[in-house]
Amino acid sequence: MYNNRFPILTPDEAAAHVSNGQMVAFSGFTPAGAAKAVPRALAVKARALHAKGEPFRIKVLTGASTGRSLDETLAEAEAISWRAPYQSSSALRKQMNAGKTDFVDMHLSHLPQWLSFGFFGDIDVAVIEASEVTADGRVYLSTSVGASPTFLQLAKKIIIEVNGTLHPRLRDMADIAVLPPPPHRSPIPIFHPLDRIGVPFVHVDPKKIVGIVQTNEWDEVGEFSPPDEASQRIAGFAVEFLLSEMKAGRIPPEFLPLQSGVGNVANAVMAGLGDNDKIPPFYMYSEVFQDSLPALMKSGKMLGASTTSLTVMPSTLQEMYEDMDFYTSRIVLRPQEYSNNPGVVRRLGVISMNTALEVDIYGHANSTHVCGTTMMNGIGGSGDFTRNAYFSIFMCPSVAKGGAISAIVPFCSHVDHNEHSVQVVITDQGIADLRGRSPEERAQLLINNCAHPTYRDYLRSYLANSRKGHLRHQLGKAFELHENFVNFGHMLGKGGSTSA
Ligand code: 0RQ
Repeated sequence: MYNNRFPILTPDEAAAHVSNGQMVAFSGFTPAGAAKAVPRALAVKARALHAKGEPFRIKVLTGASTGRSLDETLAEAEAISWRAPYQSSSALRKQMNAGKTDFVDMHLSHLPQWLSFGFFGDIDVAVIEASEVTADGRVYLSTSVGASPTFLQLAKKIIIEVNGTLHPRLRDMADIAVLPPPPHRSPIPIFHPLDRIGVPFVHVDPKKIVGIVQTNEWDEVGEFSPPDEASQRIAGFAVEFLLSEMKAGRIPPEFLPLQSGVGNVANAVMAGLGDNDKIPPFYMYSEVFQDSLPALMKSGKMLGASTTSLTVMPSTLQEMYEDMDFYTSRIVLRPQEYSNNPGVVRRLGVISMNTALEVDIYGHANSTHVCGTTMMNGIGGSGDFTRNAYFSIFMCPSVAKGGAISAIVPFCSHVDHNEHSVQVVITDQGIADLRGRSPEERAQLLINNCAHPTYRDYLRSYLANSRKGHLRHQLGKAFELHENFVNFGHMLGKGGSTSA
């Protein structure tokens, strides 16, 4: 729906409002609610200008990762010079790692405040997907909220992609507020995951809206594959751990809200929790509402969810649209500075569950950089939750690339979450509960319970031959496994036989 106050633009006409070098903020938190038609038109414009020898590259802001039409398409057209705060596109990743595109990897909850204070400069144009915009400037957002309220507030020009596939009752899930600047903040009155504190729309100055692009496309959320064996084993251990915490009285009988990262492992864990009769019905306070979750809600296992995005496949979204009375009373869609708010996460006692690339023997976790240099996706919201959780869990398969990479290493080649924030580590081998443990105990637990058997001797020998101190290390050998992988394609070196 739209009204006749604003001009209707073709995507190409909308793209004409964007000039080389400008900062463009697009809606989207994962492919959910990501702008689609205008970024594609910008990619076409970039290719045409490049063919004439003229420059066209823009700075791109979003809530988090996006769908194919945004990051992937713009990166393939070599149209992105700078990017924040998170991405997961293979084309863009290549350009970032080749030094062609600058990337700012940051905590997602920080983004709105950093923008409001001008840390990144001005936003020239905001391209925001919505279900409706009214003549007086009320914008009803899409399947994600992300940082769109702040983008709309700050942008000099606004283009709205009004998407005809969006259900008008998505607004019943939306709870929009923008934090006032410090030092003028009161405590955020969210005392329960489903508490609402805002309004269903973002109000903008209608004079800033330069036009509307009409679209009719579903979010580009891909199929999720059935969990592999390692994910299922990790899920089994995660459920076992949570049950033992309940039994010990460290999780109250009504349970605590959960945050879950995205991907294979996270989906398997949520399914595992859903299947277990002894886990009571629970709430989520998370950033992404994934495909496996509507079924958990329907079964009564999940009572409700606070999120900033509905990252579900079009077929799942269509099913949800059939029963909006049910879902609108159980899901709150918040801006990312609220969905990921450290204070609220700590107050509610959220249990965080995220995935790492590697964890070292003292409990530092690397979620982002392969062998210390190659960016994968970014830290995303994992740090917002991990640092402030009731307790934080990190999960990963004990080996990657057919065993050539160990997830448990002497020293993380990059640290996103440090030993003070990482409390429980789970791999397909087992659980290391690091709470209250000395460095030496942490190392033993991680090697004995979480490392793959192929790597345990190396790690034990690394520790045994280390220089003594509060932590023990052989600094000259701390990254030997990573060096081996880079040089020989296997962390244990040629023939897989290095010993520490
Ligand atoms: O690559 O598919 O080419 O073999 O990394 O690994 O095991 O499939 O796990 O999809 O959950 O991704 C940390 C990247 C894990 C993700 C990360 C290779 C492995 C595979 C993927 P292949 P898996 P996942 C919510 C919270 C940070 C952001 C975050 C992530 C590929 O979870 O980006 O948590 N997290 N956000 O083979 C080299 C290693 C490796 C490795 C795995 N040690 N070295 N490659 N791989 N371990 C989301 C938001 O905030 C929006």
